Amino acid sequence: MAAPVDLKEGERLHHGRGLARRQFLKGAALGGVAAVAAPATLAQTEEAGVVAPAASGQPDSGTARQPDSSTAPARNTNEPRAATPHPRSEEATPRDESLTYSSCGGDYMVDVLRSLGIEYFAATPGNTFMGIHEAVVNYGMLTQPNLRFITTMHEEASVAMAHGYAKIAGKPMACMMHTAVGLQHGAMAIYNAYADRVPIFMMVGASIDATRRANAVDWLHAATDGPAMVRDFTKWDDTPGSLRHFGESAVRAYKFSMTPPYGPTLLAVDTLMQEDEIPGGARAAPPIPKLPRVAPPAGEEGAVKEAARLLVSAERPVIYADRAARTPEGLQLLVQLAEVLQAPVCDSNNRMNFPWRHPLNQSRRLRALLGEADVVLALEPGDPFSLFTATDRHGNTRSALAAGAHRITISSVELTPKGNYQDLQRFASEIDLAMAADAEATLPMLIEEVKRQMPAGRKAALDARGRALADAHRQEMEAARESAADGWDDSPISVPRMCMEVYEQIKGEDWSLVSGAAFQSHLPQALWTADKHYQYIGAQGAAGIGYMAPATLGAALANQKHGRLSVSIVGDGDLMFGPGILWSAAHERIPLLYVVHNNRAYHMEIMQMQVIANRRQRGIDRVHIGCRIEDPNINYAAMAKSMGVYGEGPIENPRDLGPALKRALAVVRKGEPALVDVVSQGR
Ligand SMILES: Cc1ncc(C[n+]2csc(CCOP(=O)(O)OP(=O)(O)O)c2C)c(N)n1
Ligand SMILES: [Mg+2]
Repeated sequence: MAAPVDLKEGERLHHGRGLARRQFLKGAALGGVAAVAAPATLAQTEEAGVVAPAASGQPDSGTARQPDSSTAPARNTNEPRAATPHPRSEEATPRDESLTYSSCGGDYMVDVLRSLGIEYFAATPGNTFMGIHEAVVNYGMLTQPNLRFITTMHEEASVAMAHGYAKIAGKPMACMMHTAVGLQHGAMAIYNAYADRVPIFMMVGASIDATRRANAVDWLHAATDGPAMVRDFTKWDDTPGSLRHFGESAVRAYKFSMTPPYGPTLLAVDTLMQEDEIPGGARAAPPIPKLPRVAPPAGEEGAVKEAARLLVSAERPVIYADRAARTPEGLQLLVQLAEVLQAPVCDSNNRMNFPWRHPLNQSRRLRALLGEADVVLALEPGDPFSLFTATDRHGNTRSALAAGAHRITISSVELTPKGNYQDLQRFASEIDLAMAADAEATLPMLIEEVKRQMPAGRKAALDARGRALADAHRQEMEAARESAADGWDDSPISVPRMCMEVYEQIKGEDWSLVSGAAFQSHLPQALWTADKHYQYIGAQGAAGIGYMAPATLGAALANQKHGRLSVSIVGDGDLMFGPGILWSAAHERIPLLYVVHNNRAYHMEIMQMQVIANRRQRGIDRVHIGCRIEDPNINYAAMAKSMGVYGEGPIENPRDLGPALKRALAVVRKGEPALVDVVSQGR
């Protein structure tokens, strides 16, 4: 990692400020030092609001502390002096409170987290959770099994990292937010995770006893019911009143988050309960409740038999998989069901549900297949109305299915409905059979039942169906390849060229695409070969931008211990919601290749503006206003470098892209993050 100045960690800030302050105070008098100090350091001083106590000409304390030149070794006065904290500042020594503890609630909380199998803890620090923070770093990180603290630069990044992590690891990571203000920052990312049905173990500090709030800020950061602001889009929350209560609610929170539909849960943890001594000492800490094996809800037997009967007797069945494969097992089960039926599978690409090059993968033919289908099985459909309904450009709707077609849904979301946020989408009528159950847990029974009911004489017909579908898959792929060649040598670089150059570099390795691919028109799904669950993780959930860059890093963190090569194609707009994530990537040394799909725009919004302007017959020449990210262009490679991440670009010539990716991947293979800025087309 490149450090701006060769000083020890922690010394940089004091050093820069001290130097600048002296310069600010003494002006031309400190000629030698002034020559070293850059104008930026002065700006830093002004920004920090340093008041000049010695403006009258009194020496500042830095000068006062300088050793007697007769006794001290000679110092090169051109070199800045390494600072020690200002003696009068609070950082010089901790405040003496005459309080020492031999136990604390925070350590118990750490033990509870570890009992749940939590390995990572992400946070932007805040004093309402210092009791846990200190316990993590001084206890959890130093004793087995070690917790790892991930430092983030925004609470949205903490939550989104945990979101991406869970989609690879299959379990929650912990993140902690500062009361009120931190939770407000985290809210958007929580909504994404909620709508994406992803587990996160979240905690927020809570200053409950008003008589022990120390100052005005403590009051400003306190809320009577902090979790209320995100309750509409968390699966469950609680505010424990004792350590024993914390233990029980932590296990319950974990259990709820890992019971389909998965979701984020939140504990508001009393600041004093974290900080204070355990009454009676560590040995009097409450027991840690046992986490049971959590069994997901499967479909009712009669309903499963009925679904099997419809599927077996169908001439043109279609399987639609949305957030269906929660685990690698889900993908395998879906392959089994598809093969036993020789039925097409259309994947929404919200999860890695089905191998991309399996001949029965017909994702790009969804609309055509639905139009001919006689039975549709929709697994965890997020939007069944849009699936079963065709809407024309005037907003008129009609069934997307032929008359008489049967509709079956299996959806765990129906088990825990909430009413405010409208993530359930429009009500889909005409469904014949709706199983309120987890699709993955229901698949084994359904497969068995399909096999049991399948007449022996159907084999030839099934084989013929399979062959026709395999032909269609081949043709689709050939068409996608042909269309990808359009504009191959263009600059800005075409999106297919960008995707294929990336694939060319990673295809021989154990790779994992840790970003959603909708903004690349799902070209990886059309052109790459992938058959493992961890090779793709889907997108935001609630389509909230700012997710991709941090979620990607969380997923890469989960991939790290498996030695997988994590690659993310991230929008320039998305990245700029929270570019500080690059610093976290460098600081934590998480190997990951960020490919910036730099179309210098919120391109999605340009497309929407074009439609509106056209409708109003006003032309499209001004629709870029408010949507382009240019003038000035952002140099993402320079931005990455400034935070210690290897950067390449801006790459404008498609011929330069392969070599740039190769150099960046060499860095990633060594265990560090890298970024390649690809100046590219919209979609
Ligand atoms: C939090 C949030 N703000 C705004 C939007 C509206 N929005 C949807 S896509 C998009 C553009 C994102 O830009 P980028 O990541 O560069 O992707 P591009 O469309 O350019 O490929 C925006 C602003 C949103 N979905 N979420
Ligand atoms: Mg963009």
